[in-house]
Amino acid sequence: EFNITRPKGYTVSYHANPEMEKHHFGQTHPMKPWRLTLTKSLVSAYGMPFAMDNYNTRAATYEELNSFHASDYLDYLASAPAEDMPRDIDNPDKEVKFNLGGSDCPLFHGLYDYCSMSAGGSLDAARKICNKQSDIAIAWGGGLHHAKRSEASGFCYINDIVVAVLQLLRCFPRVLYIDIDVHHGDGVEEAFFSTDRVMTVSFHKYAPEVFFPGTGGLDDNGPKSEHNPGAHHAINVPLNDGITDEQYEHLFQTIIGKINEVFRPSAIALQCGADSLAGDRLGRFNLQVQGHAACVEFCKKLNIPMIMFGGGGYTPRNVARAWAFETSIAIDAHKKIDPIIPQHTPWRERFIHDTLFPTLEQILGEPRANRNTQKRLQEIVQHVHEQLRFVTH
Ligand code: ZLM
Ligand code: CA
Ligand code: ZN
Repeated sequence: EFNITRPKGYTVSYHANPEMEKHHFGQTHPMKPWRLTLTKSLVSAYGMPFAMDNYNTRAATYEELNSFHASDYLDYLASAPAEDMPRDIDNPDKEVKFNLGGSDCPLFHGLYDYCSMSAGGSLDAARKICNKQSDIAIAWGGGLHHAKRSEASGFCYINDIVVAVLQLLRCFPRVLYIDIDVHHGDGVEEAFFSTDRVMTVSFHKYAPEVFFPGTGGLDDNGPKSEHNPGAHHAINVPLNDGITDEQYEHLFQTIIGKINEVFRPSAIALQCGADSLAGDRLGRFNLQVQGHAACVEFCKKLNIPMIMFGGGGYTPRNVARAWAFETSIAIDAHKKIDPIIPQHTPWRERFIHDTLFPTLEQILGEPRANRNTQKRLQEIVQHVHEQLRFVTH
């Protein structure tokens, strides 16, 4: 396990803050910051830190968060008292400001610290990419793609991705944002609706009314006005339940390959939400670690400076498997990694099956029915190609 060496000719950095992982959203809330500890434990058990620059990240400052978020929102976020019970069940009448204090986005102890630490890691990652000290920067504590300028949404309070991409835009002409979380990356998409310097692409489960956040249909490509340079720079890949590794990888490689040719990004921001894996508590897909990670490997092979963010992921053992294996791809150690989880891994018993790559049957018992037809996937590719005809750089 410890024959892992630094990759030849490029640098990978890992940005984390163990303090962030100690926060709790509440008893049965699906978001568990502790999954980051589990991830780090696997990464370390495999000896991967030897192959990377490891940074203990600071909290982002108010001014840094203010590069995207409104002051009145930040002020309220910093001062709102923690509540011991989510409001919308027990106290339906109480006022909810900025969507804070409902059951999705509860006000918990240390909330502002948690948010500024998440953004601090992502911003440090962006700075390392900007000043060329890293070629790939990993920030698993980030990826909170739903947060809006003045509103919390879907477990996300501060949009660390937008803050990091704004930093990248100071040094790179064009940034490609890719989002493989099972949910639509609405907050990032909206933030860059009016610029042609950022293209956003989200793959997600799409079923308005039924599945959060309900946006991200095939035809949602950014406001189409003549004066909006950002028109056609939002790409959405709406999917149904049960998509498989094979279908997803093919779709991903076709779409991202084409976007890379047309948009020619100078940096990539990849949100690796792990709730698109099979067996996720909130997810609906049949992806295995291998299929999810194939997206990361494809991006890495484009040889463009890249930040890898975390995001969703609600079955912690599978989140840790995916993000640890994706870390090994970043450092080019994935081919020599033993699929059997090392004996000395802390919390090894949490992994149930002792492999990094459990089969679908091990994860689910019975795999989820696949509701994605080849015909529909072809239509999606066709539509994306049509959008890209408007894009010239
Ligand atoms: N109810 N507790 C993904 C963000 C998904 C909105 C329906 C809340 C939950 C969920 C919260 C303990 C990312 C919605 C859901 C019940 C209104 C969502 C607290 C279970 C619980 O047990 C729970 C009391 C909670 C929340 C389930 N919420 C499942 N799905 C979504 C938000 C975030 O992965 O994309 C990035 C990090 N919210 O569907 C409701 C409409 C609130
Ligand atoms: Ca997504
Ligand atoms: Zn998600």
